[in-house]
Amino acid sequence: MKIAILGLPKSGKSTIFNCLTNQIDQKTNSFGIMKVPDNRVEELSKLSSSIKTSFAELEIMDSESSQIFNDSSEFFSDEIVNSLQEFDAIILIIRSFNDPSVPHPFGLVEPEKDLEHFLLEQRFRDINMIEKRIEKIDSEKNTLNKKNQELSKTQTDLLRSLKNEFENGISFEEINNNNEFKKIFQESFFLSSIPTTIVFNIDENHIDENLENYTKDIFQAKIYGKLEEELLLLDKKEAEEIRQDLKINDYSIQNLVNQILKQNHIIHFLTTGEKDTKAWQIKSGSTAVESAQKIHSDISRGFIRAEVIHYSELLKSGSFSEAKKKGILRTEGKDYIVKNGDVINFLFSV
Ligand SMILES: Nc1nc2c(ncn2[C@@H]2O[C@H](COP(=O)(O)OP(=O)(O)OP(=O)(O)O)[C@@H](O)[C@H]2O)c(=O)[nH]1
Ligand SMILES: [Mg+2]
Repeated sequence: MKIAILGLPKSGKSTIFNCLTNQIDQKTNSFGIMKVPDNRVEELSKLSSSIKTSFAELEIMDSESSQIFNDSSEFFSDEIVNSLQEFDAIILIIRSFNDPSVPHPFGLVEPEKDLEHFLLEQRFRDINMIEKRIEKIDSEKNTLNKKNQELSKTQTDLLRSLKNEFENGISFEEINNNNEFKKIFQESFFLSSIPTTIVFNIDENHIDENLENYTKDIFQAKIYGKLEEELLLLDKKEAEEIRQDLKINDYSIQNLVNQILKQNHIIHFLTTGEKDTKAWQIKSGSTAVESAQKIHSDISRGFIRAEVIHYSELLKSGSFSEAKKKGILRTEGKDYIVKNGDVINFLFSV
């Protein structure tokens, strides 16, 4: 899964990029891999004495927005819009820290205003794109025969009614639920269609602000960017103690990652053995045979059955063979819907 970090200049994009990709040294690259923190993988790996432990991964891109693109465009350049087509999700950093040595591009730190700007600009870009499509279809109309002219009229009517929805501030989820527009969304790329997690990069003065009121339907997280970056230098336990002392457990990188996974309907199943313990990323609702495909196409092609146990049950049992003896290792077929935290042993023949 590929995620792009966006935000105004000096909102803390690179700081949070470093936290996510665990880059302690000054970064030189705008692409990084995040290993998704997951206690279950570590615990299972210990249980199986695995030689290798592999976490699920997210690909993260930091964007360089060291200038405002033009008067009306603060978050998106044409280049960014084009590159976003390759991404599955956006993390939007909203600056919510005061620091006179780091000037805000508009002078004042006003998280709500910045977020409004972003949402408006995103919508404006999509409306603009629809207008361009209508113009193009209209300009080609005279070269068409009567039947195709009618078709193009139907198309522009539909685009105009979609434009109306956007202009009336209807949420993208709602628009997307309208089957009429499905075809347009399949044919063209809309900025509003990328799942966006809003991250308020806070300091201690903004902690009590009720950011929940800013957005109702949007997924969001709060993070002490700078502090989290400093905590990277400590070992995990020490960092955890500091978070506990400061009562900021809810604002950890882990919490942000959980939000992103939840918003994108991503869950993990696990495989474990002496060789390795590994977390695999799937869309929630995937079947056993679809999940097997993640590991190897041979496994899904030659799928016989899956031995499944939830990781917490497996930990309680102590081992796969013990779980089998107790009769709590289940046998599931191709259509079984895999649950988050299932440990699976696929049986297959090639
Ligand atoms: N006080 C404070 N400073 C922060 C925080 N997050 C980032 N900074 C500082 O703000 C400055 C800018 O942070 P960056 O992470 O480089 O911001 P950016 O959005 O990547 O900036 P550009 O790439 O230049 O647009 C750096 O000096 C950071 O140390 C924070 O939560 N609190
Ligand atoms: Mg940066």
